[in-house]
Amino acid sequence: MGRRVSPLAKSWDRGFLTLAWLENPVNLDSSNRDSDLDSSTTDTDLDLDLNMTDLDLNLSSGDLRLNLHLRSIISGLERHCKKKTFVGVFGKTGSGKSSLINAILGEKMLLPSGTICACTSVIIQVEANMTNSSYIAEIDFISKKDWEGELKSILRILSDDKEERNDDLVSASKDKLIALYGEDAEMEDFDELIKDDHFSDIPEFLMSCTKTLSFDTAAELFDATGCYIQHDELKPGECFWPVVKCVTIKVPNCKDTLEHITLLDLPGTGDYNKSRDEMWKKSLPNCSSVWLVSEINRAGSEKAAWDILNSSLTDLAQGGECTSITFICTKSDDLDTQYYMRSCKLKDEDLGIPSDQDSKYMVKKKRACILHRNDKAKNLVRQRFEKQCQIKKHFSDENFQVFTVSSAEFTEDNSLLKPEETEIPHLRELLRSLNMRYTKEATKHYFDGALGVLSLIQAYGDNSRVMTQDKSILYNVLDKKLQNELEGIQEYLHHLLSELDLCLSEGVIESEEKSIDLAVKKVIAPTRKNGSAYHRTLKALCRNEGYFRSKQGETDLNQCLATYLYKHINNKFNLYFGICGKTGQSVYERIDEFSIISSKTTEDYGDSAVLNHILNFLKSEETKLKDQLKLSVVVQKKKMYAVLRDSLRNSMISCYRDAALFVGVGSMKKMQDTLIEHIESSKGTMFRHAKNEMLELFKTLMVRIENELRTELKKAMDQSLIDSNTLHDLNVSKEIQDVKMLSDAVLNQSQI
Ligand SMILES: Nc1nc2c(ncn2[C@@H]2O[C@H](COP(=O)(O)OP(=O)(O)OP(=O)(O)O)[C@@H](O)[C@H]2O)c(=O)[nH]1
Ligand SMILES: [Mg+2]
Repeated sequence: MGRRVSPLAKSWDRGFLTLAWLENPVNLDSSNRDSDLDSSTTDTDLDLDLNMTDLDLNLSSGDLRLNLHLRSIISGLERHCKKKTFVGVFGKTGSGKSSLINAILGEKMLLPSGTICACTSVIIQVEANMTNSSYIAEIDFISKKDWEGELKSILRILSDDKEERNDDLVSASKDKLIALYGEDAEMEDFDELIKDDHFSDIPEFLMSCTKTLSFDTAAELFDATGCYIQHDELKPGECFWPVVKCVTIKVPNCKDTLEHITLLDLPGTGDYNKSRDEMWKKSLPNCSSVWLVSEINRAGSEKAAWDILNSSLTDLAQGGECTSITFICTKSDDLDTQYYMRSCKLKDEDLGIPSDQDSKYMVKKKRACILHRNDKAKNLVRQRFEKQCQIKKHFSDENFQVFTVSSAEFTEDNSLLKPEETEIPHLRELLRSLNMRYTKEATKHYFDGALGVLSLIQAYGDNSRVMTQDKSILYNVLDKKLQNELEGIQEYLHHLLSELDLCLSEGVIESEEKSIDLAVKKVIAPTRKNGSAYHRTLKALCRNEGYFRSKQGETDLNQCLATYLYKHINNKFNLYFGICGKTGQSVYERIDEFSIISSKTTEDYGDSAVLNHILNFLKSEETKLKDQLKLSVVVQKKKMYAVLRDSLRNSMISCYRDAALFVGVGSMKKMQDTLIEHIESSKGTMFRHAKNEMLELFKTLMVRIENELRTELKKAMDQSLIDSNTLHDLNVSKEIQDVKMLSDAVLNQSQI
């Protein structure tokens, strides 16, 4: 019987590839099919609809395992295609973040932007709606239990006597009560405020589920979601944001910019809400890029944007995966021409304005001033960047860009700036190329995997006795190589373990010696801080497990206690886990080096078509496995880095609780003494414990890397070289050629 050629439909969808294979109903019950091979992929750049039936596998019961194996490979490929990355948009309240996101998405009204008395108060995730053309808002609430806890703490803060009152906290607490319950909320007690009838408009909050709203237009979404997103002083009792954790907005028709990217609009204000603060902190390590937003008028002098970056640096860089910083000076149109020219001593001729004053003279002059100031601002920001020693350790000049934008001018019909002069199109392009990078990565991953599967199918065409012997010889060669390579990577990982151990041990010694002094000087009793005001900050910090974020910035005793551990670990950590470029010693590079297929193996066995297909399959499995492992390394290294601070927080929790209970005269001193005594009595164990927790996480990673390389590659070798499966009647050589050709074409798309 001749080998059948399967139909592989392919088409170009706006320059991208669409592969459509038919779905296989045989040998899988419906539950398996749904989870293993969801073929309902939609309008993505890479529409992948894989199907085995039409390949007419004619499966006997013994081949079910093969079928399942092939399906699991394919579904793994699909999952990878859906990977997302985050761009965090940071900046002071009112700096123009929400307006910027609206402008980039070409929407005048999407995210509510500020008025005199309104600002974004929850984290907003903006992503592409990939399924239909609706504007969707998904609102996640904090749990009712969390709100009970927060309400109790709000009422406690409001009832604190004068000595204890923290003005920021009092005003934030009042804001929340009034926003949710109205002006008279302070008159009511806890039992009254927690009653369910206050939340009858948001049953999803009471039921702990997500509220989903869908609209035809952005403006409708804007109107309906303001109360979940914005703090608006003019609407007491009509806002729900105090009980909202996060809002996800899905925007149609922005696949080219947001298919693989989620924009995070992060509130500029400090929050004082535990779950939202936690979410804020947790979102930092997932950002692959940071956009720092600052009004152009203050771009050169303002500290706030840099402060935000500096205080988040640990979570973004070593503890995260951020590889680039984009500084965005907003409101470039906000300029007083006369004042600007005078202060810069500029004349018309300096700006290239013709002396014949036509009707557009003033407009031309303002435009020229805007462009003049844009250049100046860019230079100033770059100069400021040069002075940021900590930030520069992680981000080189190439990873730092500056833009001067005007969202207002971009969306204005009678704009005095050309669209490109508002620089919004440049930012859009930046997003588009980032998105394209991920699309290409996903495409490459998919094609490599698809070629691997096809190669395996093709290799099953020959199970003659001679071929079985050849496979067995190749198996032994690869098995030996696998052992050697595993030994090599084990040696490398053990070396890392002892290096990390050494650095951490030095950190423990210095922490035991110096941490108390540092904690006292920086957090517990800083000399330059005003006594009674600082008393309140310290109290808030104790109530919040050692961490306090306010409009003035962050105070973190746990981070402070971890200073010397981080100091000793930082250099090695960057060397082994840094993700901005190659270091020559990183775990990612070492994983890349790992391979069971040397060029000699390919030379020795590549002449046989079947063995060549098998080697291609194994290569593809190996690449896929290594990519997955590298992603796991990033996840684990974030945990490793954070664990030092988190472990110290856990060691301190009991004393934070005790310290928070002191009230009245002398309570500041009692709080300070409690903290100091606890650090003093625990310093012999807590730093060592933090060190051990980090090393344990690294050991888990080591085991995972070793185990997965061993078991997954063995599995692939067994599948391709030992199993006696045959698929005589299938010839997919044409598909292999097609996928190769399409793969090259898509990956070189810019040249098409
Ligand atoms: N002139 C001018 N005003 C702008 C521009 N972009 C934003 N604004 C105004 O600045 C104010 C604040 O803008 P938002 O986008 O709400 O700022 P935000 O950073 O999101 O503020 P928070 O939500 O409080 O963190 C609003 O009144 C906007 O209309 C711009 O390009 N030019
Ligand atoms: Mg905003």
